[in-house]
Amino acid sequence: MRVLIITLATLFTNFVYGQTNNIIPKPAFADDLPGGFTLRESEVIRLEPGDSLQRAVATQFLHRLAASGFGSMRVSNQNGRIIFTKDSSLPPEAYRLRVDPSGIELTASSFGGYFYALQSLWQLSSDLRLYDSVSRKKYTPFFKSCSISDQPRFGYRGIMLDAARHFFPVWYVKKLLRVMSFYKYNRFHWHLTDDQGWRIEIKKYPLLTAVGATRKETAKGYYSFHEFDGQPYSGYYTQEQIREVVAYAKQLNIEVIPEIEMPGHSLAAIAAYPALSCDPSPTEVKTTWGVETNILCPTKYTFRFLEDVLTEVMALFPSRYIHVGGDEAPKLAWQKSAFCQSLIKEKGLKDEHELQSYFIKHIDSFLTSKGRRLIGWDEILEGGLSAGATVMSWRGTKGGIEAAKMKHDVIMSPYTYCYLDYAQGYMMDEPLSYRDMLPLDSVYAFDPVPATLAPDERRFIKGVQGNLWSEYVSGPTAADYQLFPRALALAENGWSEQKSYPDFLRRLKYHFGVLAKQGIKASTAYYDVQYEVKRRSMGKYFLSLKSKDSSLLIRYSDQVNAKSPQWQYYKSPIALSENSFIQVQPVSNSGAIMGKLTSRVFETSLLTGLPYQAEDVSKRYNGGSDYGLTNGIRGQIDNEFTWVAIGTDNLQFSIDAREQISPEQIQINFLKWQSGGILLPTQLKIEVSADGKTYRTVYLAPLENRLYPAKYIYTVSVDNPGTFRYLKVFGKNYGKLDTNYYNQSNRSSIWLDEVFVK
Ligand code: TNX
Repeated sequence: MRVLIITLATLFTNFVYGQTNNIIPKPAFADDLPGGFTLRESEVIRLEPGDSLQRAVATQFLHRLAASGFGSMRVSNQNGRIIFTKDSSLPPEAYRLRVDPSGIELTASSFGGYFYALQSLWQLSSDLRLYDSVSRKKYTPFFKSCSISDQPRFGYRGIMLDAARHFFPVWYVKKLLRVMSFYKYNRFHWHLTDDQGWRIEIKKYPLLTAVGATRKETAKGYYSFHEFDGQPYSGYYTQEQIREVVAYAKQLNIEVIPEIEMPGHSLAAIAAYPALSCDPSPTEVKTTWGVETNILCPTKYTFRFLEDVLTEVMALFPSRYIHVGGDEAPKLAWQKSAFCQSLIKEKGLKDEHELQSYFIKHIDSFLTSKGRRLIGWDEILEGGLSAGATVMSWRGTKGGIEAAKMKHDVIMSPYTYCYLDYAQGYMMDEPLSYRDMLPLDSVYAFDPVPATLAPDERRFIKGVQGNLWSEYVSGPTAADYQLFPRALALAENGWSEQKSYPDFLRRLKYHFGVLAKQGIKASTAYYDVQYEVKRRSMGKYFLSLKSKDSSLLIRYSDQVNAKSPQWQYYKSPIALSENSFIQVQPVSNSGAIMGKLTSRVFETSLLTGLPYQAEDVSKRYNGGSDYGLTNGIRGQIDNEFTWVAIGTDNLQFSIDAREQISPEQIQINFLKWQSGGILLPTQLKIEVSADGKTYRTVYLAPLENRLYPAKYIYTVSVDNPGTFRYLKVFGKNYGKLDTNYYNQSNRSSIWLDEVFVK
């Protein structure tokens, strides 16, 4: 309860509700004016006679108020102080909004414009009850006076939801659409088919859902560890449900773009109709993630199938764009197929890439003949881009730049800025997410128009999209966490010309409250604290703590298991002893809890905090730090991000202790995790040197992986290694994996942590 009161208190002291400077995405022009307008049930909404767009938006205005507990108001063509005005000179989606004590005026030329005027108006309300359809208590909404004139930077502002890897129920899709529209998104890209599931009912091919919508189990944790839950997983949308979603989205000014993947990412369809593959032997819906080599074969049968499917799809989705995927289609199966090879000859194609282009062009002309436009991932550029195609650039902005130079429309969605399945904070502290990091500030920093484009090429950049791939997003709660608040940063990238990150963060604090009212538990990972151990001199180690939000205070405690620990406020680096437990909580000025409580155990030794040189180290692990081996945090068997992962080469690292030391022991810990292809080095050598020139071998021994359990921490210890300054370690990689082991690259990797010299 105390926490709650403090939280509310900070909200009220830090924010003035209803000011234009709280709106996300930031409007083009906005002025706050004195006073405001109190809405009463006696007010009347005035519409221009016969304007169905105004009427549609006014109806939503009334519904939202009614749902939140406010009574009903009248609509009239003659009088009223809530006025809808048409101004045909305004571009699509642009609007003006004026609030003053005498009334409210919403001006636009389009449905989108009126709709967005209304969304800004909601954000101007002084009362969060507007978002509340639960309490339904009578209240009187108040809107602060202002004048706004606004329009979007881009016409396409999208979110993609991958409903194939995990299925999202219709209620969740609708909720997402509602929240998207509140932040002025206007495209919903629905990824409906993939290797792991076919999720749209197709009447002509019932096996697509009878077979293709179910996989027999799902990978637990990262699929590279090859561990499964043993539970069948299914789900699909009926055509009825799809119509319902499309109609619902339309009221929110959102166009729904379906994606039917081809020729890759199609194993669920192939499992249902094996004749679609170049290899017609029976197969199953995929249970791991990643890129599948069994792809659609460009036969007459396949094209007929796809045209039939797309015909049903087009009947359900009135969108201009139809997304056909096109990404990650390995050409191996086509290389091996006699049919494909003779097709390549017959059509005079150069290679399998031109065959992919032939495939996409075939589908493009089919879609174009039906008045639609093809959109695909940037791989559709390979082997020649189809005439009318729009490119969705995901592998960085390169594909987008290339397409824009060829005068093709482009939607920017590079994984470097727009992949909302990536972790948003230090992976050691985050829930399961894709094994890469994309923090909020990186998303916000994205400018969809590459500076390298000439002015006349820039107009081909039609917009921006955030992608929520769902391998590691198991359902609605996880989806909310991954989407928010990063989707708000992206909304601003799509809408606003003027951006400022500090100002966005200030507004975001208000919107956390708005999101919570809508039942969304957004991530606050950007508050989280980074721990860093620095060495001042031999034996003296200091821990510094830092949050990316510099307005926060950090409190910490070294008490383990205390019910209410004694907190101290962090001011300067904390001296560490040989074994230190510390828990850390970011808080606001007034002591309100902000973000996660995290903790660490530090074990210092003579090399703690010293940099080391090693090759082929994965920066994703151990907080991405260069001190992973010496950061004082021991690798833990249940947290893979506490380890330092070396690639598939031999291990080789060296550390300079900066002075002569005579330790009692050198200790190095290695991880074996057989199912992930993480194996102990087959031979290990440890050398030391006083001058960095001549080395003494203090340890040299082979290691037999088969002697140890499948998941195991192996510790190498060397007692009394003598006096030295430099330490060098070599580990021989197991190398190519045989059938007892598994991982994607088929080569083992070495993981270790931590190096202790005591
Ligand atoms: C690549 S983006 C993919 C997806 C994965 C995603 C994971 C794209 C066109 N293909 O199949 O889900 O990475 O981030």
